[in-house]
Amino acid sequence: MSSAANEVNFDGIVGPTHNYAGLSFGNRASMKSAGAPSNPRLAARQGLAKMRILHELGPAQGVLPPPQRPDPTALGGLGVGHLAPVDALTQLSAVSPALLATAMSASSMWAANAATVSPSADCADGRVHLTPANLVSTAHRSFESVQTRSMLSRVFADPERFVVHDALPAAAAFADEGAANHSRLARSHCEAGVEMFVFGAEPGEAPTLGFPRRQSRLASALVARSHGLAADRTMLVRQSPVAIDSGAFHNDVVAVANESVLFAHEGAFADRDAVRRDLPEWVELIEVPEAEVPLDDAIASYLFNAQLLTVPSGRMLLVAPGEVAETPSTGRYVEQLVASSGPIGEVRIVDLRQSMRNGGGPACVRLRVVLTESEQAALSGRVIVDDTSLDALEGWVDRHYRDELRPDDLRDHQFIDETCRALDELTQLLDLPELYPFQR
Ligand code: SUG
Repeated sequence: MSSAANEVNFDGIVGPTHNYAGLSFGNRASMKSAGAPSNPRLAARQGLAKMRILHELGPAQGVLPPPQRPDPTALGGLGVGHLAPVDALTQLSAVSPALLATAMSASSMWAANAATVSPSADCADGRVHLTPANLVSTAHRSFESVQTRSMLSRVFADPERFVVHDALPAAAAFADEGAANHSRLARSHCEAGVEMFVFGAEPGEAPTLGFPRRQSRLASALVARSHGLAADRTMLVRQSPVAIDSGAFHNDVVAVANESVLFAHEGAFADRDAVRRDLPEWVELIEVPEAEVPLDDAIASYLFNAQLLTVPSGRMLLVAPGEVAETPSTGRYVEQLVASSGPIGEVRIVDLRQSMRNGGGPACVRLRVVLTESEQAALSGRVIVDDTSLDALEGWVDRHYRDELRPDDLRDHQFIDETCRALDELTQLLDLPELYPFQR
């Protein structure tokens, strides 16, 4: 047992390049939205509004800044690093139009994919361990890990308390999508927990004709090892291939955990009986039957891509997207859930439609980090929000973000300058000077 600890949710601030490019094969919402105009200002405001709700509920709420786009390392790797960004983007689009969107994606907003995080209570050396995800399963997301690592190293800088690892090598055998495939179960946040890693494929397994298996078993096992987790408190669980092929490209689309509760669709895991058997006896599994919520409805509504939180009332709160209330089966299900005497006593609906159209719900936009008071005090920068900083961030979004963005706007030089001005001011608001490559 360690000292008092709380979960801090770090939400990815939606970047000014938020757009719909259909880059994620296997993510039905992204595939469907391809080419539609986006509204970055509304997307960022929706994210901040959700953060405000969470902040008002009591737990500490953090933010993670978006990376610079286009990413200089990515442009270098693509052979255009010697050119001015706007020329580099023009050349890339001439090779393939999708490369423009790939280099300009705002996908880091889904902070659940930033890293896998193990609290100090779980790790052999008593420090918090963070491993940035390599995100090699999609080209656009593979460019996140370099800046994510440097940003996490700035925020979690104290070496006595935090270890920020390198991302795993960028190869399919080590494909890692971070916390979206990782759940932590514990009697309470401050006690040592059981970390459940959910993978889609064994290394070397023959590819399927279905949607990509984004998380490799080897990656999960390597992260668990380097974090110093006890073998008897680590679970490696295979995701159901049926769920992946139905559109659950990450496990957090079909399951969410909080402290001693695991809320999951009955079709989430490949071997449901093995999961039941291996969970500690103190875990309460709320399994939602297909007969009540078909898997397709769960995936379309993002019922499980919710934030499950411990709140002072004692019963847990589920923060779910508006689509849950609008889908008949999930709407009915959550009504029954709160009326039952189970551990989830309240549902709060939030509007994240701009992100949802790219397949990102409430659980995608946040990275959970359980921190003791002294660990939280050791964070660098002004990354924990309060009413004043939320007001300032809203004003910043309104000043700098466009309210409509179309695929072609991404290579406009004025737009690229605008985004750099926005990020420059953000580093002042967050007190993280020289965070971005263009500032160094
Ligand atoms: O990786 N969408 C993201 C959504 C990530 C959701 N995260 C979690 N489930 N934790 C993805 O597929 C779409 C980008 C585009 O098409 O423009 C995208 O990257």
